[in-house]
Amino acid sequence: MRSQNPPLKYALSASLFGLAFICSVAWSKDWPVKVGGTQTDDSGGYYGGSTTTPIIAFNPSQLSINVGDTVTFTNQGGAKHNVHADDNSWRCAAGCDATGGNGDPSAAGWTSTVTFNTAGTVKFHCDEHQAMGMTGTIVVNSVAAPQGKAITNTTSGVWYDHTQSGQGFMVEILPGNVFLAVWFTFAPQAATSQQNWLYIQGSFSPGDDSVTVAPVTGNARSGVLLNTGAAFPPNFSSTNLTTTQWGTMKFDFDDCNHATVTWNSPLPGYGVGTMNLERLAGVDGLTCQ
Ligand SMILES: [Cu+2]
Repeated sequence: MRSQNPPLKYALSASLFGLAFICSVAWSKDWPVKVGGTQTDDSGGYYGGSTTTPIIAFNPSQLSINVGDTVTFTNQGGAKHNVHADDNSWRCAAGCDATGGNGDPSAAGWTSTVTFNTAGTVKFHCDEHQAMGMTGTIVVNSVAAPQGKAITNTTSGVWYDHTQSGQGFMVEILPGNVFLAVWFTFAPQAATSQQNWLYIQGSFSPGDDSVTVAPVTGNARSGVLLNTGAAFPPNFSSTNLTTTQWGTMKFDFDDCNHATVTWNSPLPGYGVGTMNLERLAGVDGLTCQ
């Protein structure tokens, strides 16, 4: 079976932070369910191949999902169908009754999405064809609250906010519990915007799932550092370089692929902010578990 994953490394080399959804890992997932239809996917199904006989079924009819996930039902046609919870908590076709739609059975090419926020087993059916076995079951599993993920060498990699693709962090965990990151971003004023990067170096205690990097007086190698004043080689001269303590940044790691960064800078134009981060890439040979 061929892998359907995109070639991640190739994509990364094409544009480090410019790809919005390469490995975007969402908190919740949408599960597609086909409703009815007129022939089976493999042309060899239970009605004997390419046939116009209506399929009186949901596909899949059994799902195991997590709290917060959604299920999108899409009518494939062939007959009037809808999708109706056995406990009557929702009924959908051209939209859901509870949210202003019309859950009456319809042969149109309708799509409806239902969100499951409560753990348990949800049985559902089509009003037209329940007696013919057009039923299904969704097991909604409870999900533990996000736990912090201790910072280790496997935290190293590329992290970004997919809603703000085009900037992001390279993170490296160095020996001695040293947290090093570089934020490749831009200057605050769009009109004069230019590439800008912040060098972030601090330390954490083993087992910590967060690290705070605060200004360090008199140490030009720790803290959140903004370097300005120098130019591209051959015009670069370190004597032109001005290193400024930028402010404070805190990284909170939720799991292997999710983190939050918050910041507070007294420098003009930066201020206070936060971003949700996702891992875009890891380091070869270091697998976070
Ligand atoms: Cu039906």
